[in-house]
Amino acid sequence: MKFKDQRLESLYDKVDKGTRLSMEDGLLLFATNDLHGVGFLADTVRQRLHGRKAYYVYNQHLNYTNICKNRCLFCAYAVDKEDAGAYSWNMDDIEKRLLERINEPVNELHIVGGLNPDNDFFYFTDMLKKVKEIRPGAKVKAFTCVEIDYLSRLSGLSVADTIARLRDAGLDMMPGGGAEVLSDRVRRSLFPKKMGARRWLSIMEEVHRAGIKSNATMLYGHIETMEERVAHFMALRELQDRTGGFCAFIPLAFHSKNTRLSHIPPTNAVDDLKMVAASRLMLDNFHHIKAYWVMIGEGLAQTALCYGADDLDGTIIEERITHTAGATSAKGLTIGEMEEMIKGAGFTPVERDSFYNIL
Ligand code: V47
Ligand code: SF4
Repeated sequence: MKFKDQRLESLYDKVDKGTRLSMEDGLLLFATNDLHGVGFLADTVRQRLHGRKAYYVYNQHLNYTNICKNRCLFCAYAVDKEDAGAYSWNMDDIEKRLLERINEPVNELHIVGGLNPDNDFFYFTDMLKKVKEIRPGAKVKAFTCVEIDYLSRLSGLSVADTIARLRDAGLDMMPGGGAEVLSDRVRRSLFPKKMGARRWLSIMEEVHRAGIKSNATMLYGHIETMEERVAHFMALRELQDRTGGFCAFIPLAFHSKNTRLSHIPPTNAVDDLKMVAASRLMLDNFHHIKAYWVMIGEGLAQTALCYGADDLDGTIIEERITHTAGATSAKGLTIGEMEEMIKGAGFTPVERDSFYNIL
């Protein structure tokens, strides 16, 4: 294989044979300026796993409160209780949001929110029960390790018992948020009140051992180094070797508007595509890589399908977290728009559920 950057030739041999890439290989993927070469390598793996298929889900996001005691520096969404615009939905508000869309074929509810000290354990189990009662056919993908950690400390229950209670109330799966960058250095600077890498990984391991599948993410494009990005991949890959509980990985491009890091410029298209491609190549035991159109925009998400991504996430209906931080993408998409995006990129749209069962 001829690459513009000859250093990629040894990676091609590994990719061709299905040999695992190393830390140095991961660093090379970010260091090289041969974007097309990196994309070609990632597309080789993507085509092997999924051919021309590109997945999406008909989902609805519910962000039940923006009151959060953690106040991570990168987050524009969270506020204090006294701030203008603070909200926290009660069960009637949640019911109202669900009923507004009850005639649509939503099959995934993506539910996350801030850590509001006024919400007790029963708030979370009541919410799951309410959602299951109104939408019995939909999969409930809710809460991150951050909420599990909070609930376990709040209730005095073990992490395993916390997960069991949530599962009994209707939790089907967990989204991948809250990991940010699995680096204590980054944590100390950007999210000192949030759990560290070791705790995130150990809670995720317990979640998987309890039979709950999850996704994983990485928030990139702020102060993290390339070494920290690759180390994050390797930590996830190592956990996935042990549990097999991750369904998909989603790179999340940092948006700085309205945050305390507003001096940081937006990520650029080359870095966004490299992140998708490097994820596909490093996470050889993850079946799916999502290009989250909300973060990188519809056009680049289409392009990412040729750079290793096989999934565009979902219709969403109303996204709040990234739009508060300045995202300019739509707040939601119709099924028609989603399918046109995929077909326009030369792929075959496949509607799925949260577990990638084809609908
Ligand atoms: O954990 C917060 C991130 C995450 C900003 O699992 C920000 O299917 C960019 O995890 N700029 C929540 N990102 C989103 C998330 C997610 C999204 C889509 C699909 C799935 C899935 C998971 O958003 C947070 C945090 O890492 N975030 N602030 C910001 N200013
Ligand atoms: Fe709270 Fe999550 Fe925002 Fe951090 S990222 S402040 S935990 S809502």
